Amino acid sequence: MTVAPSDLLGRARAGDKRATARLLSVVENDEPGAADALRTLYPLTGHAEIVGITGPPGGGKSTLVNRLTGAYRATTDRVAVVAVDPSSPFSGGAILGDRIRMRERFLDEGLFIRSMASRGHSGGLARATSRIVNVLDALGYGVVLVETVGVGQEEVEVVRVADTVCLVTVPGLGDDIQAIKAGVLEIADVLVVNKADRPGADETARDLAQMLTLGAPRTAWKAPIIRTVAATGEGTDQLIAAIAKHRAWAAESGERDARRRAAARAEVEDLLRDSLVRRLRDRLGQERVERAIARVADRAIDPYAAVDELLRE
Ligand SMILES: Nc1nc2c(ncn2[C@@H]2O[C@H](COP(=O)(O)OP(=O)(O)OP(=O)(O)O)[C@@H](O)[C@H]2O)c(=O)[nH]1
Ligand SMILES: [Mg+2]
Repeated sequence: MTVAPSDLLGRARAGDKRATARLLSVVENDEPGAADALRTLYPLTGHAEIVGITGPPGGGKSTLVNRLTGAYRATTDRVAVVAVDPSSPFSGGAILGDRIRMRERFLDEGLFIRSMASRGHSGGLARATSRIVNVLDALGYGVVLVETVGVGQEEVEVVRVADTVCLVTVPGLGDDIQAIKAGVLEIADVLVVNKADRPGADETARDLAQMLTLGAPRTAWKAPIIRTVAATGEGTDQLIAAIAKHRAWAAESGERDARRRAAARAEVEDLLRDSLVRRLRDRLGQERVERAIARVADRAIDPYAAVDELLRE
């Protein structure tokens, strides 16, 4: 049975988890009704605290997220977790592990957990994630945790939806620390050395601190380095305090507004681009566009000339 999105919306806003899940699918896959739902919900967004948790596979992100949800739930009515690609090829079996660890939380009415596959989103994964986070925000989730395996550019884009980004590393990363250096370190607001029960946590913290001094600082914020043992919960309070401190700084310094503006710009420009291409295609006729594409493929004309020609018509 299919349910009209407007009906879904009402039930989701009343706190119905099944309706919420269905609504998120509509929005995630850009199904009919998605734009209308987002239009209705958008004015209600902007209240949630959005926390990104990223880092190399197997670092303990899900275990940490589980700890954080427990702590946030003590003070927040509704907490949501969005796990992007929990079945990354780097860590087969993670889904099962996550499920078992999350089971104790399934009974919690105030916690909503959503998994997202990383492939097959129209307009890209980052856009789909941002739509989902917006819906959860509008539905009254006070804290939304976004977990993603941060090894590539796309994951970095995903975690940009967050107000505060936590990068989770572990002792003894060795050469992997180079990969972090190249990508996600620049966007990390809080650095976490998880599995601090293992040897080498001090060295890793030192390495990170040193790496931080290398790049030119983007803002006045100095990312703190927090040690945690997600397995036992040690350090969770310090991590939450660091996230809260960053949030306060971001609000005060204008960083939050700058990020929101960048996100709004990306969203509007994306939609604008889509809409312009669609209109142009309608105006010119799909056939003409296809003909130009075929000529480019045949090397009869270069892509720039093809675009010039189409725009001139
Ligand atoms: N020793 C130790 N092990 C931990 C700690 N935190 C997590 N682990 C273990 O590390 C393994 C991976 O934990 P996950 O929470 O699934 O890691 P993840 O980063 O979410 O993994 P992916 O989502 O697959 O990238 C599990 O076996 C955890 O029990 C910790 O603080 N200390
Ligand atoms: Mg995980």
